[in-house]
Amino acid sequence: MAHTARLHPRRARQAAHRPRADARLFAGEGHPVNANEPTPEAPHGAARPGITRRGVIAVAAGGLIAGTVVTLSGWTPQPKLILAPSGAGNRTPLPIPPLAEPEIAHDGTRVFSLTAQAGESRIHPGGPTPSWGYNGAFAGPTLRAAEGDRVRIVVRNELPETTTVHWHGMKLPAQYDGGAHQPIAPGEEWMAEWEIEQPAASCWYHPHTHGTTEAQVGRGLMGLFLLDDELSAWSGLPIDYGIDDVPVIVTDRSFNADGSFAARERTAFGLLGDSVIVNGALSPTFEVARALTRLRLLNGSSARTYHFVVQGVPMMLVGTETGLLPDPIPINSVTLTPGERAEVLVELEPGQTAMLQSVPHSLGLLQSTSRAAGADDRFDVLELRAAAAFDGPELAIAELDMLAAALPPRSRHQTSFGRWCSPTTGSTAPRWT
Ligand SMILES: [Cu+2]
Repeated sequence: MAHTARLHPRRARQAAHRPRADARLFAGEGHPVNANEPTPEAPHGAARPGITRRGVIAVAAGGLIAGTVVTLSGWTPQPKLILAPSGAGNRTPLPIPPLAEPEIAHDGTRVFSLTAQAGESRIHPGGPTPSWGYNGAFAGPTLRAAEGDRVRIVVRNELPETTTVHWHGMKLPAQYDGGAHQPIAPGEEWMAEWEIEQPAASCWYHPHTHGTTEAQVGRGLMGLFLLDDELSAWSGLPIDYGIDDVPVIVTDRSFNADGSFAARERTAFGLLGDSVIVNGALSPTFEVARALTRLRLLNGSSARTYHFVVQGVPMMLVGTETGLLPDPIPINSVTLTPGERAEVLVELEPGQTAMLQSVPHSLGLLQSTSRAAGADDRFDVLELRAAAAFDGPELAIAELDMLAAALPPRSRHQTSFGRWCSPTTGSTAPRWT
C-alpha cells in the first residue's frame, strides 16, 4: 500500500480547491512554452523549443559559461561528431559526490571548506586521468543548506594557477559571486559568506576565471549546491541523497589513449567531447532502490546541449533553474543547455532496466549551429537498474497530483532579482554570466 503523502498542513487545506496540473511548462506567468508539440521521440508533453530570439540567447549564454567569445560568421562547421557507443559492456556504478559536512559556527553559520587541488582520477581504462577537484581529485562535494541559513565557504587554492568559485543560480551579494574580479591566487584563501534568501533549488559551483573557465571546469572543478526550504521538506518528493534523490552531473570529454583528457573538437560554443561522463564515470549504472527516483540533472558541459529521455518510463519535471515548479509536469524529454539544471522524477518497476539517453533535438537554430552544440548526437547517459524488490516509500507518480498542492506556489518564485526565459526547458533562471 502506498504511504500517505506528507502534505504541509497549510497546503493540504488548499489541495481540494486546486485545478489539476496540465502538461505545459510555465516560464513564469504569461509565458506558456510550446510543451505539447510532438517530437519523434516524444509523442506528447515534451519541452520542445521554437525558433525564437530567446532560444538563440539561451544557447549563446550557454557558450559564455566557458568564457568563450565566438563569432558565428567566422566559424567553419565541423563534421558530425559521433559519441562513443557505450554498449552493454561493463558499467561503472554511478559515483555519488559526498555531502559536505559543514562546521556549525557559534552563531549557527554553516561553514564549508573547499580546497581546489590537482590529482589523478580513475575514469578511463587507458590509465589515470590528471584532473582537478575540490577536496579530491575530480569534481567536488555536494554542499547543502536551507533557506534562511547563513553559509560561509572558505576556498583554498592549491592549484598552480589562479581560480575563482562562482555559485551558479545563487542569489548573493556581488562581492561573493566569485567572478573573474574575485581571483584566488595559488596558495591563497578566499571566503564567501551570505544568507540563503531563495527557495529550494539545485544550484552548482564552478570556477569563473577570465579566459580559463572552460579549461578549469573541464579538468573537473564543479560541484552541486543544493538548497532546501520549509516546503521542500514537506513536498513528499524523494529526499534521501544518493538513494532516491540522485545527483546526475553530465559532462562530455575526449580522452587520449593514456586516459588523459584531450581537447579534440572545438566548435563555436566551446569544446565538444566524444564521450559522456556522469559524476566522473564513463558508462555509469545506478541501482534504483525505490519506485520513485529524483534525478537532479546538471549539464556541466562547455558546449553540448542534451535532450534527455528515458524510454518506457514515466517521467515528471518537478524543478528547473530557480527551484521547484508550482506543479509537477508529465514530460517525455527535457533539454538542458550548458549550466542548466532540471529535477525529474522517474518511476521504475522492480527489476526493470531503463536508459537515460540524450537524443537528437532541435535548438531552433541553423543546423550547423545546432551541430556545434552536439544536438545531432544520440547516446546513452546513465543506466537505471531497478532492484528486484523496492524498499522505502512506495510513492508513485500517480499520487503526485496530490503532492503538487504541497509544492511552493508560483508567487514564491517571483524573487526580486532579474530572470530570463529559456524556451528550451521552459525554465526561469536568474541572470548569470
Ligand atoms: Cu555558471
